[in-house]
Amino acid sequence: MVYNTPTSVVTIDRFIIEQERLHPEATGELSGILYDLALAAKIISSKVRRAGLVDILGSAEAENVQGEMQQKLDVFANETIVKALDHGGRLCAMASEEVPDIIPIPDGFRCGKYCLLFDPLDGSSNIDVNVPVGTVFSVVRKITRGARGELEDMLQPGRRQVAAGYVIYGSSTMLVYTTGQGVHGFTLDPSIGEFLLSHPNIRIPDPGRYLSVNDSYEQHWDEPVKALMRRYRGLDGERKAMSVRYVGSLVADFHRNLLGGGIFCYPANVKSPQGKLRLLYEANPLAFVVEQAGGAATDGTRRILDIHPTELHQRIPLYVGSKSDVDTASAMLGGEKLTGVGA
Ligand code: AHM
Ligand code: MG
Repeated sequence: MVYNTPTSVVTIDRFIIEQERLHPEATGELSGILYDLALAAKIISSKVRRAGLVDILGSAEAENVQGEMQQKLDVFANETIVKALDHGGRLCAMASEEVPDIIPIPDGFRCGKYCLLFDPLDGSSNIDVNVPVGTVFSVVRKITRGARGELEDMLQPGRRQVAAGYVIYGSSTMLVYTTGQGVHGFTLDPSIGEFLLSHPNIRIPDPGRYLSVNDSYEQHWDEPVKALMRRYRGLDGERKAMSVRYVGSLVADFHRNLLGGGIFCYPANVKSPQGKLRLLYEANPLAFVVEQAGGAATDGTRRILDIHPTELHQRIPLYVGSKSDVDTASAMLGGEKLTGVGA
């Protein structure tokens, strides 16, 4: 089904069903996961929208596994996703950025053949100042033999993802996802409580206009990274300068660059040699989305989707966005030129 010029109202449920019909062998389980995620997104959206009105701001007095302060909304978003998906019979386990170990399906519920990995509320330190935050998700097939999901199921390279996407709680709430057949965006109409197809077949412009990087870390970057940033800024005379836009909320920065063209960079630095962002909950899903939109993603030397994870909460340097801009990063940081697999 091709929706290049939306002439009719298409809900996310209808779109998922029509996509499923393209695969006669589909069991409907993946579609069920996407419905449940859309429901969780609506619940989280309604809570985030009221964040300034109710007494929910502030820390939950708990530290997450990365040692950062969790906000109460992180806890709420995490619980909402777990509760929306743990009883559907489609998942064998989950993993969340906010939880140290894998999250089992509770006793008494059927286990399915998929695993869900997610960052329930990325950029949560921005909530207090009304900056957009987001949910990021990734779905892979179970590879171990038992009924229950295991760590090994979670530690698969990103190229094995069967679905991935994000929700941005911005000036409107949007859900953007791919199942490997292009990238499609849906905007929540809060008056009817439905996600409506608003951005079919998203393609990332190339070359990009925007550079997103926190350059307060410049003093800690190595020379190749400094040279790369000079290139993007047009300071070495090799290209037109990009405009710098950095919200500091990954989903917001990624989303702007996906629609407008550009690159998001979170390089390694001497203080954080692995960078900050997580391979399984952030880099992999956004890399799948961007490749499906015609873009690319690297850690500087390797295609993100080819990296074999070794730990659940592994961090990774990330350069993600318009393909030619990511190729520049690979060329200057010693990596391979990437061949995108975008639809
Ligand atoms: P979080 O997962 O703890 O919310 O942190 C991730 C956030 C991203 O949204 C954002 O891109 C990055 O941290 C910003 O980090 P920095 O402040 O170092 O630039
Ligand atoms: Mg995060």
